[in-house]
Order: sequence, then C-alpha cells, then structure tokens
Amino acid sequence: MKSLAGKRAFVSGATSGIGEACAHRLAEAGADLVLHGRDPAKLETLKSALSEYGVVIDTLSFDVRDRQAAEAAMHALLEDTVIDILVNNAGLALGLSPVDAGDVDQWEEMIDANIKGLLYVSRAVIPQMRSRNCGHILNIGSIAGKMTYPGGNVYCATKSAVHALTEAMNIDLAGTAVRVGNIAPGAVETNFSTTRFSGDKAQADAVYEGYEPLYADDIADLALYILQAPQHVNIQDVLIMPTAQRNPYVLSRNG
Ligand code: 8X3
Repeated sequence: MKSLAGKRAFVSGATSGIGEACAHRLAEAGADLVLHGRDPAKLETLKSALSEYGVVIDTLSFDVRDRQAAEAAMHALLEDTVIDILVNNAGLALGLSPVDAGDVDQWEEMIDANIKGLLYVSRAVIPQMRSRNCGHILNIGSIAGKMTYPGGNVYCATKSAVHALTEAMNIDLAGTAVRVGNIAPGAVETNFSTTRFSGDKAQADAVYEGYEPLYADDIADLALYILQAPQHVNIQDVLIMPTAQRNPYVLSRNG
C-alpha cells in the first residue's frame, strides 16, 4: 500500500516549482490532492499531468493575498473536505534593492503572500486538524529566514516570519497530534529568481551559474520524508542547501 494512501493534501502555489514537485511526490505516494493556485488553466494542466497516479484531485483557484477570497474558498472547501496535510508553499521574492531604495508595492506583495496568505490558509485549516486531532503542516521557509543577506531585507523578514509562525503553530498545537514543520532551502533552481528579477531571464540564470543548485524535486523528496515520518516524530525545522552553497555568502562556483 502506498504510504500516504487515504490522506488528502492541500498544496498552495502548486502550479510551479516546489509546489508542483510536492504535488507529484504526494500523488505518487498515494495522497489525494487539493491543488491551489491563481491560474485555473495551469491547475487543470497539472491535474491532467497527475492523473496517471490514480488519486482524487480537486483544484481551488484564488489569490492567497486576497483575504476575502481565501476565507470564502477555504470555508467552502472545508465544509465537505478533510485536509490531512497542508503544504504552505505559495510565496515569492521580488527585487534585491537596499531597504532605502525598495519598491513598497513589492514589499506589500511579499508580505501579503508570504505571511498573510500563509496565515489565511492556515487559520482556515488548523481548526479542523485540531478537532480531528490529526494533521501535518509543512511551511516552506528559506535560508533567507535564518540569515539576512544584502538586498534581501523584506523577503528575509517574511521568511523569518514563516519560521516564527512554524514555532508558534507547534507551540499552540502542543498536546495534539498535529505536527508542524519548516523546510528552509538555499538556492533552488525554479522560476523563483525569474520572478524576483521581474522576468529578466539572464539575471535569473546568473544566480545558478557555475554550481549545481538544488532542484524542486530535492525539496519535494525532503517534504515526503518529513510527511512519512512515524506519528511520534515531528521534524520541526530543516535547512537544506546545495553542497556548493554553505550559506548565502559562501558559494563555490566553478569548483
Ligand atoms: C530562496 C533562497 O537564498 O535565494 O529562498 O533567498 S535565497
């Protein structure tokens, strides 16, 4: 029997990168899925791609930054759907300017998606997990939440918040069977940098040049390891870096 058969996982930001890789690994492990994203067409494409696994797949399209939309969609979903696993993956980085030259619109977008969006979705799901005394939440943090690097300012702050919220959820759910984990990756080659540099592919590609970064599948493999751990094991925080990158400042290119 597949290890996550009979479980249902909600993956936010499932249409690309780490979210998409997690969706594949979860389906492969037998979990039914609720795939979240902003773009209904991309969600349908992903749903079709996952059909080979034979699991039940629902899609839910809303912008996590939109509180009303998030609350309405999650409320409707949870009326007749049980969520066993929540992967809080939706989020983004925008810009790399010093704080005195930062773009306030970009700050708001990151804060709204990375912190507030995660909270809106979690606020909806956690009461059901608590009342069933069952559930596993995985928050996708970042090395940026552990070490602040030049130009990272607001993005780093949002990922620090994800780490703090992971600790807070664990504390607040003490005494229940609900587990909460944080995965903090270093450089992962996805559309992350293309988004950060507003579509500038050359600038994005340069981030991953001269060394082997992590891939989205590496993070999904770790996510599955955490989610498949026995019930008495709560893996609360994992830093995962490319071998070539020991921290944001120590990166060995061409070596
Ligand atoms: C992704 C890692 O170092 O680009 O969050 O911020 S980093």
